[in-house]
Amino acid sequence: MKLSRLALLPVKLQLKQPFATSHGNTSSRPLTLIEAVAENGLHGYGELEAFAEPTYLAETQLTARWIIQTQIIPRLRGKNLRQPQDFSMLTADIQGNQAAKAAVEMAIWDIFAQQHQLSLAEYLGQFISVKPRTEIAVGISLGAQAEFAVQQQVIQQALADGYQRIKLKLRNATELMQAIKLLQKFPQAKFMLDANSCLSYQQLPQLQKLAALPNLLLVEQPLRTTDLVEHARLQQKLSLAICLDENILGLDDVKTAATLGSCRAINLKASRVGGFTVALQIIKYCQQQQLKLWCGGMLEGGIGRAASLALASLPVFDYPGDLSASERYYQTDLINERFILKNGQIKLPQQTGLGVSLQAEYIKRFADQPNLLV
Ligand code: OSB
Ligand code: MG
Repeated sequence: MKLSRLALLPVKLQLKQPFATSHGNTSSRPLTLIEAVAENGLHGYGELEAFAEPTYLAETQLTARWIIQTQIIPRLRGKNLRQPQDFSMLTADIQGNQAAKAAVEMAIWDIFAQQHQLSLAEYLGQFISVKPRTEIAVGISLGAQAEFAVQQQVIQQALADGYQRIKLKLRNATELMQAIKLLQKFPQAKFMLDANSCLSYQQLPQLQKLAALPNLLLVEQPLRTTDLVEHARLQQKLSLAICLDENILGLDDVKTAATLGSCRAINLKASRVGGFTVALQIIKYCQQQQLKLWCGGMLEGGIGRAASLALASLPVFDYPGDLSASERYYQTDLINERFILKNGQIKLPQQTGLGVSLQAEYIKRFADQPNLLV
């Protein structure tokens, strides 16, 4: 497969409600859409999931776009790809910049899946010999709330909507204590806590208290990003599973974490690890190591969420993913289709490739963007 066109389109989506984490409040989501056209005429789309600021990932929309333009595109020019994994080989000498790689790779996987007349989910599944589920169990990641009563209400609504698992964001140790009380109010629900690095080893006693709650599955990224040693020290003392997110930027990080004993679970996001090729390697490794694995989210737009859903549909995950219904995210989304929650599940699109279509407005705007491959 040879690409004849690659174009970028920066966009900004407005969240229906601001999303509060230890990194601050997010109310709008900048994204860059990638359009790839193959010589055979097939169109593929990708979505760049870096944020405006380098607080969750080191990359930003701006740095990642620059890497795509000056590093990734020159390596693709004139190249013939036999399979999507070839993209990883062509860009293997670029250090880091996982979100930049994943964005372009997504569009290439979309094209290859279409060429094989398969949904992206079916196509991904072939590489690890599994068949995707058609309905995917999902959870919701709820932004932090200062008020106990408000958070209690938000949780109640999410459970009424049918979400199979609730993740609460924490901003500090005080909210950790609040979480203990909140979880006690919903003994039948399943919870995760995501600290986004806002805790320290000092919170071991509180975390031990949480470990006693039967409705808590894990605590995500409690400590400083990159400190796998301190996570290992904490995990050793804790019966509660630690799950790593920000710390894991590739297969080698999973190996290091497994070897040190830094966690018992991994939050997998293809965009954080450089794309699906690496994500599939991580799936295989976690199965060998008996590390729990589940699929996270990054407030993706419709294109990115379709890609994450394809990954989450593979029957290899231990918990419902952070992939909520379209209704929960943006005032207007990028795609014509809506992901609807029914019985706590979202239906996988059945069409080939990503299985969703970009709204006419964006197709039109892409037509005005230059072809960066020429
Ligand atoms: O830490 O998992 C995270 C969103 C953006 C960046 C990081 C994270 C998140 C979420 C939301 O938790 C998941 C989603 O609904 O997309
Ligand atoms: Mg997280």
